[in-house]
Amino acid sequence: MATRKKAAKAKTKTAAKKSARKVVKLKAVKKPAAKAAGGSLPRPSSKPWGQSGRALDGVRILDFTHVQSGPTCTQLLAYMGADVIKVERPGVGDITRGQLRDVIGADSLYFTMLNGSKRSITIDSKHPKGKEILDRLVKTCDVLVENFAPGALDRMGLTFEHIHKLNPRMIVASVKGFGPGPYEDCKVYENVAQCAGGSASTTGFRDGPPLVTGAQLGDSGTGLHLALGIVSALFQRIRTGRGQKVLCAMQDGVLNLARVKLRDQQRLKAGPLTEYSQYGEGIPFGKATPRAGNDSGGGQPGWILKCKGWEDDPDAYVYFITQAPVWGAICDLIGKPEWKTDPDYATPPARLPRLRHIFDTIEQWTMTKTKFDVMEICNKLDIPVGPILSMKEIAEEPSLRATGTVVEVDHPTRGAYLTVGNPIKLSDSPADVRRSPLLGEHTDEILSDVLGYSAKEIAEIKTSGAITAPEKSAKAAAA
Ligand code: CAO
Repeated sequence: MATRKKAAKAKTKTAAKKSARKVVKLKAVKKPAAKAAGGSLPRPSSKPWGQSGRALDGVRILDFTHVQSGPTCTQLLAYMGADVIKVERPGVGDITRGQLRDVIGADSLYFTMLNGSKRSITIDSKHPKGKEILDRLVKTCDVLVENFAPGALDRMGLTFEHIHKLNPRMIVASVKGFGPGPYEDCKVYENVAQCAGGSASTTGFRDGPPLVTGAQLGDSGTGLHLALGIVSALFQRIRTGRGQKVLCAMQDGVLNLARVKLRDQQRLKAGPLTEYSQYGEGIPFGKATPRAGNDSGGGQPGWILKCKGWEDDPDAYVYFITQAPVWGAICDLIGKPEWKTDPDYATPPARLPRLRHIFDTIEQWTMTKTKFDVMEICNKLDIPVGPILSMKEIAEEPSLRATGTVVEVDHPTRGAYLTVGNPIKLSDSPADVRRSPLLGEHTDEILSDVLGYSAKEIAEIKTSGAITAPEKSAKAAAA
């Protein structure tokens, strides 16, 4: 009995020890998480969703970006709540203010659609007083974002070492055309990146030249990558207390988006790419991933098919995917129920050499319907299809307005314009989509409120020429 009691006691002790270990273990898991969040975890907010501020409240960005890639990044951060201070050359500003103008004297849509929700300050970064103002900005900002040509930031005196001496917490984020290597000193624009990143060689039809896409994979795509890098560096800074460099090369960004084509390059070693319609047409593959027209990039074959009205409307088309699980529904829909059991059509591998014929047959059906009819009929049957939407249709689409993906904002010199809001929806951080700033619109308030200059000092800065342009360039910029 005593022995049993002893054994039971020992058992209880072991269990107690075990559960104590469990508690310790849990604590051990909790600690680093609390540390990562800055020492102590706040209690969950009791405020209603969407009323607890914005995700990046309190983050201040020194935005030295221009054209498209960098501005895409900083606009997203601004939508997320960061205070983005765009530094522009006095009298001229971001070159896109004057590019592709549709309203004389007003900032172009190129500029306004990439610089919403930001503040603008003009500073001549090569003027001694301008350098002093920039140094103050460096001290007060969390992130510097730039996409100048290689070496330009250093030539302004803003080397990483200089920045870090002033503000060790500063994150310095850059877009460049290429990473370290033979092309690192090259200037790069969108289409150069699409070509160097592997997108152009794999886009277009097999019997045509390489093609660039309308989606700005090199510029906007790299800006997106950079934004992720910045937010990650901000998160790491909570633990380390120091900033770091973040670099996104446009070539790398495009390749990341075109990675399925590098996948196919490697698959070529194992034989022909059977999901490419070229395979079904009996055309041999070469040494590199070929252009695949409108073939789907995945394992479910797809193609663009004509719809009712295609003769007059260049966008009366639909993308149709013959997803395997709904093959039976497709056969019934297009009046080919016998294909469900015909060994030439019943299985995905059997269909691969016949894709052209299959899509031609489906097209006979889609041509009797509008693209929206096809969408409605097919979606009810779970068949994945997508109408080819024109930009006009997108601009007028009520659901995109309702979600804030397309937003109309007012502008003092050009009037109302449409912009793309935040495509990333956070349930507790509604996007802050405001119009783009006029050139230097916030110079005074940033000098006084952010940098602490007195009225007298601001007057001196104005006469120094550090924030104002010579008369000639200001007039040219307004033309
Ligand atoms: N005050 C004074 N000078 C300023 C200034 C300011 N506020 N802002 C910029 N400048 C100066 C720079 O210091 C630079 O001068 P230096 O060459 O004498 O040092 C000069 O303006 C021009 O900068 P840049 O070389 O970056 O501009 P660019 O128009 O010649 O080239 C681009 C544009 C995009 C090809 C180049 O910036 C680049 O390759 N950037 C990296 C890749 C990239 O982002 N490309 C995407 C662009 S969107 O298609």
